[in-house]
Amino acid sequence: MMALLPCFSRGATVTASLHCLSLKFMSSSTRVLGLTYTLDLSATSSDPANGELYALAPGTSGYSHGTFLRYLDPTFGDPVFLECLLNAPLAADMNTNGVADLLEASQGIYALKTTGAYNDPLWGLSPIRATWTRPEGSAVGTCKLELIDLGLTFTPQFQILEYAGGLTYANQGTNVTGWLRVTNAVQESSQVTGPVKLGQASANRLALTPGTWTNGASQFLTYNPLTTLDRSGQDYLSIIAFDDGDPSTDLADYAIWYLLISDSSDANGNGIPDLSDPVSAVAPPSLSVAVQGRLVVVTISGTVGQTYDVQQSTGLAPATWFLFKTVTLTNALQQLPAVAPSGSPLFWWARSH
Ligand SMILES: [Ca+2]
Ligand SMILES: [Ca+2]
Ligand SMILES: [Ca+2]
Repeated sequence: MMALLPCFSRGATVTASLHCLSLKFMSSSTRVLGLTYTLDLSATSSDPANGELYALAPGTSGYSHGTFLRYLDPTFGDPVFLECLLNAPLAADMNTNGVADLLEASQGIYALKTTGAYNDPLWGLSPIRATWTRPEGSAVGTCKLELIDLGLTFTPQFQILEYAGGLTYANQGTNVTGWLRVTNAVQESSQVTGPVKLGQASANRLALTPGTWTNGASQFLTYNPLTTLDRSGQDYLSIIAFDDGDPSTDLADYAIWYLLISDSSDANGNGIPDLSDPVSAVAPPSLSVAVQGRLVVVTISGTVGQTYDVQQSTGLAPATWFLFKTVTLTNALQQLPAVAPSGSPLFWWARSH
């Protein structure tokens, strides 16, 4: 006898992280001939400066990032805001997860050089040379900014905004529902938590539903996906936009982030992580029986890595069934020898564990 009971749902915890494409620059100053010049970065051309070097939409300017340089010359009374475009060193991705290593504390960057330009009201477009360094394991680095036409060099610190943790999920059919819990790389008390809904568009693509998460200060972070979660190996990467990624400032800022989800589990060994492997890919078990002398060989077929209970009985009454064997398949077909009692029919059935 055979019984086919498909596995309807699975669940697990996978790693998840958020990486802001904006960088947060600290105030810096430099002294030349006894005068102190001050430089801040800001998303807008008015105070207070929020420190943001923000990501630009690809292909819009030839530069990856933009900001306003809040430049204070002590011989002027007030600061001026200089519109600035600057490339961030995004090409390095030594751990090949699709997130620029610049934005990951676990990866270091050393003396990477980029260029930029700012619009000086007197001199027009003026070049910038930048040199970026951030040690592995640190969320804080330095960016030497040479404002060539002004003859000034500033070396502000910058901070990456990163949260890492996990996504606990279960899937029903092609719908994945889960709960995200990630912690700030610098400040452990700062967490982002909230629901995640994904649709399995294909084995290589998950669609994230817009939603709202909560930060450690119980402030809401409303997000919208800008791209689908696309798979490369065990990594799924999406770009999301928060209405306001830093609720501690009035400005809607630090909005664009990577969402990276990594799933190393692959229960059926088909190369597709469980997170996007359609549940239907978990084959229901089937049984066949062959008699070899006094031996009965039960052959079970199913999903490699899946555990099945095989039950046996000499009759069909419910009370007569007992667990013959629990088996986790290491091959798609696996044989389970048994000794057959003489003169009695035998029945088996199997179900996913
Ligand atoms: Ca990387
Ligand atoms: Ca804000
Ligand atoms: Ca799989």
